[in-house]
Amino acid sequence: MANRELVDLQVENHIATLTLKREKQLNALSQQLLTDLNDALGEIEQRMEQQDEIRVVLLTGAGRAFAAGADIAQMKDLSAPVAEAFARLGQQVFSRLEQLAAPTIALVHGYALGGGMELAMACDIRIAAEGTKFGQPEVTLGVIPGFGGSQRLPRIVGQGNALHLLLTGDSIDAAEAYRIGLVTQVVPLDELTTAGHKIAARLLELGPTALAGVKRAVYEGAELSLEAGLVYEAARFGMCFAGDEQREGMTAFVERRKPQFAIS
Ligand code: CO8
Repeated sequence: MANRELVDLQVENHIATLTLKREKQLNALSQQLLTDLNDALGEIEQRMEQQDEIRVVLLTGAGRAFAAGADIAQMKDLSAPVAEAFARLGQQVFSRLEQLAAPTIALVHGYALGGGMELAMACDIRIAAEGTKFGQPEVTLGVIPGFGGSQRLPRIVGQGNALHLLLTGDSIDAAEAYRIGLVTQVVPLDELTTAGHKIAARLLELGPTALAGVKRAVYEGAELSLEAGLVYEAARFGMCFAGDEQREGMTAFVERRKPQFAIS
């Protein structure tokens, strides 16, 4: 549909698959790739709203890596203001991804370094192929993360694990990423797509409004005090009772049948 060279979007059976397509540079995140990703997210939002066509989003990288970071060659000679603007561009695109109402799953293989790891962290669920290397090597390049790594990593793995990775710049493998909670599943490389689709199939059985509500409660709640977060959760919980999904889910339980959160 759209003329995007570096990001492919396919939609099948209510599952959107976004694929980074800059294989030769290990999907290094150039300005063009970020622009294409932003454009693809816009299309996903539109197709979700207009036709309720997309319920789950998978994010993957073509070739031998998920993404090996922001494009270092492109960043090398940036001035401070332009570097800041580039960081903001990446942050805005990643936040747009995080804020999609549909659940997102990163299928990570090969390398997820720097901006690549930050992109995976903007997804709701991360699963990895065995042997994948994760890391925030920015300090080895004389900079700090600029696409959200210093903010999302501590929220996901805790401040201690995050500071260890951010300060040393060292890479970890998928097993260690699983141990610290950066990913929630590790599978052989040839099973990665199947594993992603298995989670997607599970999510398709559930109500999209409830799933969107969980996302909002978790992400909005992370910005609030516990007490304010609890108030927010209660409000969202109440909102569930104004829709069809709650009626169907609870009626099905009482009637001892499987709920039908029908896909329109
Ligand atoms: N940027 C640009 N090009 C890259 C990148 C990158 N991050 N990673 C790989 N490439 C290119 C290589 O230059 C090479 O291109 P060519 O064939 O034209 O020489 C091609 O991809 C293949 O890479 P290698 O030959 O190096 O492949 P290897 O298998 O030998 O090594 C590695 C793979 C270990 C992944 C290696 O490529 C590497 O170390 N890459 C860089 C990893 C890195 O440091 N990433 C962090 C970047 S910094 C960042 O992401 C900050 C985000 C915030 C930005 C804020 C904006 C201001």
